[in-house]
Amino acid sequence: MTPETLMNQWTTNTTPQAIADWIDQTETIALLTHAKPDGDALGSTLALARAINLKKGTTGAVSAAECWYAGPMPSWAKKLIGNTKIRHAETGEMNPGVFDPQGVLITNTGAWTQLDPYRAFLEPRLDRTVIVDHHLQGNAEIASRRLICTDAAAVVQPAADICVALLGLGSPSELPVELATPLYVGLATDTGWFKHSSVTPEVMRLAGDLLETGVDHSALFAMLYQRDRASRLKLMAKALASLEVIHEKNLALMSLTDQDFKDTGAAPGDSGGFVDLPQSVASIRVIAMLTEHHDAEGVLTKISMRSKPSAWEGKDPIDVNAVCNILGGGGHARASGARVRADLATTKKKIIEALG
Ligand SMILES: [Mn+2]
Repeated sequence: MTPETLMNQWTTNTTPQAIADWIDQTETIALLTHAKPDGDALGSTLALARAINLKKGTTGAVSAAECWYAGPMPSWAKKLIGNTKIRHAETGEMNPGVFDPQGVLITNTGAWTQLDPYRAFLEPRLDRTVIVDHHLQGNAEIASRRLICTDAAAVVQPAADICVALLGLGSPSELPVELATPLYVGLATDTGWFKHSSVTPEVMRLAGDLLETGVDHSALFAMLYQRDRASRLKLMAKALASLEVIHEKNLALMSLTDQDFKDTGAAPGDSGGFVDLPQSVASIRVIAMLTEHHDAEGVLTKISMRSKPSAWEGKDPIDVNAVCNILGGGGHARASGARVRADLATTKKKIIEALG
């Protein structure tokens, strides 16, 4: 392999200590992550920004490090961000004005498709960009230095190593709690609160170390998962009451209408996650959540589908991407969607047909 092809491989070519040294030598750093940041994206950037500002003794309005976010943010993001300096581009491109950081540190992605709002800013600065990621694929040319930990359940694992190295500590258990808290959020959310198959002894050891610093894990759980309005629960009751099981297809169908949202006072986004509820039933292999709307052009039904990853009585998992393709939509094999110009009853028939 030539050095050039090696350079363009999505592989690690640096260490947490080397990144800590680079941070030491870099006066100002912008911390970037993928658009629509999740817990791991927010947690890794906030922890690193706080470590950098702590190390460099930043005070007042001037920060050595700031976090940049693009697109919609989780409802709890503000609380986690607190006083840490951030910029947020709700839509479109990030425009940092005259601020030209000496270094750029990207976490939790290395893919151009997820960095679109920053493309114009990044392209002339790739030689001063560092990536810390745990995804299997990425565009290596984005950063000359890369720490790619595909074995990590969350990117906060290598981010914690960098924080420890930067602050000259012996272990993550010595981190200040304001750094440990966002790291814990990243670790817990990327593992489904320590449920997914990605949980390893290393994950639990880091979680233990972070708890040692005083992280209030039950307050974090409440902040992330126990702040719904009652109207969402009422809407969920409507969705569950609509449940139909088509036994011969191992299919669960649920539906909501404009009237259901009106009756419960729920907001349009409040049905998010409902499609996952029937996964708790053993015989259900595939779920379709239907939402019927009326607009200027007539009736429109939005379909959200899920398929369980495990085989059931010798039958392979169902590819809901293929099913939604037939209906004019698509997505992933396990999670997919479509929109059809038809009412609920017609849409249900179409789904059953598409399942073959
Ligand atoms: Mn992640």
